[in-house]
Amino acid sequence: MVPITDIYQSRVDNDTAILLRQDPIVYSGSRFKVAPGLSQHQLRGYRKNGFILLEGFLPEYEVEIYLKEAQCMAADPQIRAREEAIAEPGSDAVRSVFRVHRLNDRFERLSRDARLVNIARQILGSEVYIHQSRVNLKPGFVGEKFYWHSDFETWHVEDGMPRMRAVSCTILLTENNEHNGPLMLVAGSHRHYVSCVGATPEDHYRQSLKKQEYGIADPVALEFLIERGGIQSMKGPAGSVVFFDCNTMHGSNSNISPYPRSNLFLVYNSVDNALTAPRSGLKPRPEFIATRSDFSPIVPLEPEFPGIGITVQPKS
Ligand code: 6CS
Ligand code: FE
Repeated sequence: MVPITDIYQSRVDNDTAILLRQDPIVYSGSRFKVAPGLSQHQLRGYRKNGFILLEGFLPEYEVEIYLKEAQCMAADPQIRAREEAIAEPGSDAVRSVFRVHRLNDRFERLSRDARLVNIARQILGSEVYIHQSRVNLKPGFVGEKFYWHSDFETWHVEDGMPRMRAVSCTILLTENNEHNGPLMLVAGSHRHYVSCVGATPEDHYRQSLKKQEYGIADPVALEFLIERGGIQSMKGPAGSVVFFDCNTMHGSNSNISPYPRSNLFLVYNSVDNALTAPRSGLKPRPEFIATRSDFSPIVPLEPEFPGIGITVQPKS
């Protein structure tokens, strides 16, 4: 019997396991508590559920600009030829574009926007940097599902992220509704870690970013989590923002409606949780999926579009 040295061991056994989370959800004692962010009530909801939906957080005119920017990127032959652009399985439509906070100036500024960074700092109780960014376009008719998974499981095994101290910020660039495959989150699932079955193949990301087959949760574990907390769909108008814990179980259905479901993801990680070597001797994934070259803290930027954006209060 090999002693367990990794508290979040996964993909080393033929069996699944449900382990208790060993890390805080909201990190306290931080000086960032004082920056404008979530109310105490909202923070309690985040701690309990593992996510919070802020309906209409960004004004419509602002988010229209981001949507156009994302669509232009997906249509640009130079972007489409890059490794950051991932095609839908069985189609040449663009499924995701990664590293958008480096490929595009507007997204770079948005990733440093004080309205978002203050919330990420408040939750993580430290300075933060961008671990990963991407746009998931989920085009009408051909946008395929994302099967149930915890991002942390992948980031821990494949990127060597030590602990659960990262938060995903999702900005709805189009309306997300019951027809176009909204993000589905399992409430309370962030309190359990599902250790997954099967060894990770070499260069797994080439396959997994189209269709994930390793690091997905076992049906028995999913039933356990879903029966306890239930599934909640993150439906809302464009401009709504979701913050969800790195270990919250999530997925989404395919989009057979004619309308795209396009969302921007910015993953904030604590500077105190910088990446180490991947588990099981895997080689590090490329920089466009997992920042490894620079863990320096983000200097927050006052919003580019002053006025409406900064005065919009998140709904509880
Ligand atoms: O491999 C990853 O890092 C990613 N895979 C999924 C399915 N979601 C999060 C992340 O982009
Ligand atoms: Fe994910």
